Amino acid sequence: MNEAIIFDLDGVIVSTDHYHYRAWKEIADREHVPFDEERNGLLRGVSREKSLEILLELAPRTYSAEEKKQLAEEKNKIYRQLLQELTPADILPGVLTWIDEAKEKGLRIAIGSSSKNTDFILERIGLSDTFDAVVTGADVEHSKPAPDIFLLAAERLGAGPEQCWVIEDAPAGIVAAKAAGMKTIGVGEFVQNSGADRWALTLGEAKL
Ligand code: G16
Ligand code: MG
Repeated sequence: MNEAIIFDLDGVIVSTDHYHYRAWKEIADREHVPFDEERNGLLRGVSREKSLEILLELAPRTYSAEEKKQLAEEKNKIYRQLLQELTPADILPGVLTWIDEAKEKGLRIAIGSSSKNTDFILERIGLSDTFDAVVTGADVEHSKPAPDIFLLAAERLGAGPEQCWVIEDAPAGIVAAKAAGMKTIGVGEFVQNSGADRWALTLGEAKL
């Protein structure tokens, strides 16, 4: 079988970073936790629950499991509201060309995202019916940097890990793909030194 491509969602297909930031910032300010764009970078690619743990490392007090659950829910509510602003025009440069070329070559394509909002995001940007498989943080117990999301995507594509290329913008995603035994293409400044097999600043400049 031909090779397969597994695309990360946030940061590769569409840039939702700033929406995540705005939503977490609202929670952080209210809880008097120092939080800025730089700390937001630490949350890239990891699950919502893990993101909250990282954010609360600088909190002036401790939180119960119930309080954390509520904070994560509130963040998601704010985030989902902001996602309403997304349109197909937000698809990142190079993405549609990659998808078209993969289809022309008969390669199977999947989404492998930590985000439990994946279906909503794909709907907003008009790519709901584009991929052969979509695997998200809702489908697995362990999110990135664990390999589970990518392994399940490969399984659903009917591909072996060694046939899969993973395209990722986050260090946690590169670690996850390597742990899955897959080849990696790092995209963007945050994975320039993450040990990806190939790297480019944008997907438009990346080559398979
Ligand atoms: C994305 C983002 C992360 C976010 C995670 C969970 O992962 O990069 O910052 O924390 O999803 O998102 P949600 O709160 O929507 O479930 P990916 O893997 O698509 O880059
Ligand atoms: Mg990402």
